[in-house]
Amino acid sequence: MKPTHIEHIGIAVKSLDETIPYYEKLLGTACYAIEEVKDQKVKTAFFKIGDTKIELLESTDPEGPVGKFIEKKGEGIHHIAFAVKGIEGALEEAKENGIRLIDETPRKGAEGMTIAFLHPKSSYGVLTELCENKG
Ligand code: CMX
Repeated sequence: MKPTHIEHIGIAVKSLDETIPYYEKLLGTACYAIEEVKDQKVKTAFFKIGDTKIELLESTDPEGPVGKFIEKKGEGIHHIAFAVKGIEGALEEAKENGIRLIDETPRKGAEGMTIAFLHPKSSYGVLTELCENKG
């Protein structure tokens, strides 16, 4: 697997309304999209910096992955997402290397991306996402 770039960094926040203005000032750019991803129980807000994005994640359900994360660890960096070409092959390769997969098969994420997560317990504490823009 050879990622082409860091597609985004996901940051768990309690409130998009509170944090969007902060990031708009910090990055000098407007939030360009807000999207709810119902099956992930999150509302997302995106900022672009070069080829990489910042994805703010607000939980819509305390039992969802981001709700549980904030309850346990507080706000902060939640995951890193690498852009890959051929996500199915990249997942197969990860599995062959003994990395525990959260998603055995890729699924749809925010912005129409095809995504799959690797478990933080086999990624040295970092929840890792692979994603591919299949257009
Ligand atoms: N980063 C690092 N470690 C994490 C983590 C994260 N984001 N989320 C959970 N963990 C750790 C916990 O601290 C816990 O560790 P300990 O056992 O040492 O305490 C362990 O993983 C299990 O955590 P849990 O709270 O019991 O949660 P679950 O096992 O129910 O789920 C996980 C953990 C990673 C499998 C789940 O959050 C998941 O499937 N995540 C992928 C999907 C996701 O995060 N979606 C939101 C973003 C969607 C988007 O970007 O659009």
